[in-house]
Amino acid sequence: MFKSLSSFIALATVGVLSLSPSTKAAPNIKVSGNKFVDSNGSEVKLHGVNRSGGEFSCIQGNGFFDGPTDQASIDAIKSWKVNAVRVPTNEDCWLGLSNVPSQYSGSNYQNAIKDYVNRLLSNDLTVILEVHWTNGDYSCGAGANCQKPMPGPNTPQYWTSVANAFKDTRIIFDLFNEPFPDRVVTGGTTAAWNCWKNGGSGGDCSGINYSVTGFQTIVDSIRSTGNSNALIVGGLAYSNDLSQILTYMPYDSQNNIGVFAHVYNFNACNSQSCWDQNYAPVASKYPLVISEIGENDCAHGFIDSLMSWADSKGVSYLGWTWNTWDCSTGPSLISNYDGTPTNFGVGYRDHLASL
Ligand SMILES: *[C@@H]1O[C@H](CO)[C@@H](O)[C@H](O)[C@H]1NC(C)=O
Ligand SMILES: *[C@@H]1O[C@H](CO)[C@@H](O)[C@H](O)[C@H]1NC(C)=O
Ligand SMILES: CC(=O)N[C@H]1CO[C@H](CO)[C@@H](O)[C@@H]1O
Repeated sequence: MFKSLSSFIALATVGVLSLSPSTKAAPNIKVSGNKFVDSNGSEVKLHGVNRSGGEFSCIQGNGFFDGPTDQASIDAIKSWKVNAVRVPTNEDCWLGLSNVPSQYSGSNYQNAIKDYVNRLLSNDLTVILEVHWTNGDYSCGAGANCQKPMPGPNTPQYWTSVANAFKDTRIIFDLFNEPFPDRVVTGGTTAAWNCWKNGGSGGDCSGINYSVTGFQTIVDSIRSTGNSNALIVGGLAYSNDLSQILTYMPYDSQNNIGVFAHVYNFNACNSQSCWDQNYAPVASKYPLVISEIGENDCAHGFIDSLMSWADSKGVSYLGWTWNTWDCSTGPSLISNYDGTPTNFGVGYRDHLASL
């Protein structure tokens, strides 16, 4: 049973002829005011999970991902009524630098990421693609084997390449996982926000020992390829601090940019009063995605209150993380890739089921 000729052609093109009822295809997303909308102008809210692994497995020589990425594992994700999956990546692996084992590097890595992204899209899931580990001389190492306070010298090249590879508006680009220039630069909070937007060596970025790429440069790099995917940017303090993001938002020639935050119970902005003060004004101007939510107590009281707040403001969210680590240190939503929830994950699963 095919709803339309175009969905018949779409299914035939990917070679999946099935008589099972098809769910709604992943929308072509764009920013309209403070919402994401589909091609008909209808609002799209994202309720998803992170699928961690693409950021670390390659550079550690352990493969492309952590755990399965096959159809059965995607079916399990979908059984939670998830409509979006965030896919972290590694800059050095994508660019094929010599510090990465060659079997997991360059075109091998790019093809693995492309295959997984395409598999998620063909399962009607919105993909949020992000760069999690990047290059730049920092106390934890110079290669992309840990989190850095800001994008580095190679990040424009990474994003130019990714933007050319994924000219598909069913994919949202999350420009950099967790900036924390405020923890490193010597010039204080205003310098940190200037460094965040404009980057550079020294100046407002003094204290960071590599040439920083600011978010304006990344937006410009992506748009220079002709790519028109929706973009999202996160604030200071590991994407938890949005207090001044409205002042520093990068200019996007396509006017197709939103904001994301990361919120854990152990972050500074972890209360309704902080979300009302710092997140609600952002959510009234831009689409806001809380692209990592979690708590480290193997319970779900914190995310329950966060999700209620987000629902009341039309804010999207994604749980961290669909990996079988510990529910306190992951924090992991699942204990098995068949979708068995942890004590933390059960709250997320049940909330999505109730929507
Ligand atoms: C847009 O609306 C048309 C007509 O109602 C419908 O057939 C189509 O599936 C809608 N597209 C999306 C992306 O919802
Ligand atoms: C920057 O380099 C100096 C000199 O090697 C070192 O002492 C300092 O810890 C480095 N700072 C960071 C943030 O990496
Ligand atoms: C807060 C949190 O969940 N941090 C995790 C982020 O992801 C990296 C791996 O990419 C983990 O090592 C952190 O524990």
